[in-house]
Amino acid sequence: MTAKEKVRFSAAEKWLVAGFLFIVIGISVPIWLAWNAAWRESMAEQDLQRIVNAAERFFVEYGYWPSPHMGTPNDVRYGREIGNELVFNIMRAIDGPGNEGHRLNPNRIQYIDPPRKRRGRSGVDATGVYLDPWNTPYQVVLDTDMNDVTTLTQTIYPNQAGVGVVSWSFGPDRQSDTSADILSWE
Ligand SMILES: [Ca+2]
Repeated sequence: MTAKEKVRFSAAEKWLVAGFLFIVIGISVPIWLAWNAAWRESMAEQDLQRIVNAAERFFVEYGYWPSPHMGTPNDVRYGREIGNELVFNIMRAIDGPGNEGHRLNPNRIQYIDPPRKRRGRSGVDATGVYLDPWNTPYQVVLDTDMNDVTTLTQTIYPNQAGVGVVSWSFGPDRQSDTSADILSWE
């Protein structure tokens, strides 16, 4: 018997190894996918609490919500027709759209500091839009008419009395008003 023949595996042994690997991959891939999905959802939940908390601290400091639309007759929703960067530029103390020349956050206090957007994670893109882990902008509604009710439009969700800020993520299906949505108020 030569040295070369010693390390040769039989066809049955090769099938055994292939079958073993197949089982290991078959078990570990679904576990990893479930873990990754839960991890992203947890990230979005934490972001929503940070967003609400930041807006409330901003309100305590300035007496108005982080919006260039304060005093408009209806509450304004950001993240849909109107970009959420207007709100986040103010809360991030960025001199940019919504907060030109730091006009609405003159003390330049950083209320929230999201990371740069990366694949599979939440963060702000190059234009300042705050995206959830599934690449959809976080929705933010502020009580810009200051009547102590946050009015939610173009959505199934009811108005929120006694609340000045709400935020939500469309969730993994990237569609609003579905059971996959992640809400700051529930
Ligand atoms: Ca209102």
